Amino acid sequence: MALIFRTEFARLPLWRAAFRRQAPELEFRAWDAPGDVAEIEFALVWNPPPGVLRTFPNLKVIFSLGAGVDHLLSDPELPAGVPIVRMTDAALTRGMTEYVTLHVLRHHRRQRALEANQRAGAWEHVVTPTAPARRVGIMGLGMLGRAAARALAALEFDLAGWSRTAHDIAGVACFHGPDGLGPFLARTEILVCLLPLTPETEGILTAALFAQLPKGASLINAARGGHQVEADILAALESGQLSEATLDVFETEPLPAGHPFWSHPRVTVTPHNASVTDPDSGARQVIENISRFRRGEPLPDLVDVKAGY
Ligand code: NDP
Ligand code: OXD
Repeated sequence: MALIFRTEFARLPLWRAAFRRQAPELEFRAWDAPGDVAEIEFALVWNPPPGVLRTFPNLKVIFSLGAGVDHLLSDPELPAGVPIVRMTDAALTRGMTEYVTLHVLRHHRRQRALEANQRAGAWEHVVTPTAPARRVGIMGLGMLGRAAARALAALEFDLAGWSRTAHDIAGVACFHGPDGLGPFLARTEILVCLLPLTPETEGILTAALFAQLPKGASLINAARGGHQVEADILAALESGQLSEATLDVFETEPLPAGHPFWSHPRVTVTPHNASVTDPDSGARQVIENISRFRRGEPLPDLVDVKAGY
C-alpha cells in the first residue's frame, strides 16, 4: 500500500519528510520511482502527465496537491470512478487571502503610481478614496473567494461577488450566473478572479468583459492563466479601460522570456505563487482523508467532475 507523489517544484524532500513524520506506516513514493504500480492506492499529484494515473491499477483516491483540479480533469484518460479530493487546507486559504488583500490594497491606494513617483524623485500626493468608497468584485465565492471577502470586509471595502449558484453572504452584494455577470461588472472597480478553470470559465477575462467594467478598473487574476486572454489585457491597458493588472497566472507558465507583461509598467507579475500548499498541513489533510477512506467514511472536498471543480 503506497502513496505516489508528484510536484513540479523542488519541494519533494519537504513533502517526504512531512509524510515520514506524520504517517511513517504509509509508503511514500516519488513519481519517478513508482516501484510496483499495483501497490499504489493513493496519488497526491500536481499536473501529472495525461494517461499516467490510469496505469495504477489499484488506485483508490486521487488527491490534488492544489485547490484547483483542472490539471487532473484535463487528462482524457483519467481513471473513471476514482474519487478526486482537492486540497482545502487552511494554510492555502490564508496564503490566498494575504495575496488578494495585499494586491487589492496596492491597487486601491495606487501604490504603483507612488513607487513610480519615488523612482522619479517626485513628491506628489496621490489621493485615493477610503475603502468604503472602493468597489471590489470577486469572481468565485468558494473557499478562497469567501475568505478573501471576509478579509476585505474587515477593511470595509464595498464588496460584490459572482458565482455559478446563488449565495447570500453578509456584507457582499451577491450576483450569480450569466445574467448576474453584467450588473456585477458594472459596479466593480477592482476585479479579483478566483474562479476554477472549467469549460464555462475558460477565456472569461476578455475585452468584452473588461468593457463592462467602469473605465480605469483594475484586474487581479490569482486563479488560472486559462481564464485570461492576454492580448485583450494588453489592449485594455493600452486603451485605459484597465488601469493596471496583477497577474499570478498565465496562458503559458513559466511566463516566457520577453513576454510584454515582464516589463509592462502597469502589470505586476508573480510566478503562480499566490498561495502554495504547505507540506505539513497539506500532508495532514491527506493522511486524515486516507484514514477516513480506510474506515469507510465519506470523503470531504470531493470534486464534482461534471461541474469541473
Ligand atoms: P471553490 O471550488 O471553492 O469555489 C469556486 C467558486 O467559483 C464557487 O463560488 C463557484 O460557484 C464559482 N464558479 C464556478 N464556476 C462558475 C461559473 N461558471 N460562473 C460563475 N461562478 C463559477 O474554489 P476555490 O475557491 O478553492 O479555488 C478557486 C481557484 O483558485 C482554484 O480552482 C484554482 O484554480 C485557483 N487557485 C490558485 C492558486 C494560486 O496560487 N494562484 C492557489 C489556489 C487556488 P458556486 O459557489 O455557485 O459553486
Ligand atoms: C492551486 C494552485 O490550485 O496552487 O492550489 O494553483
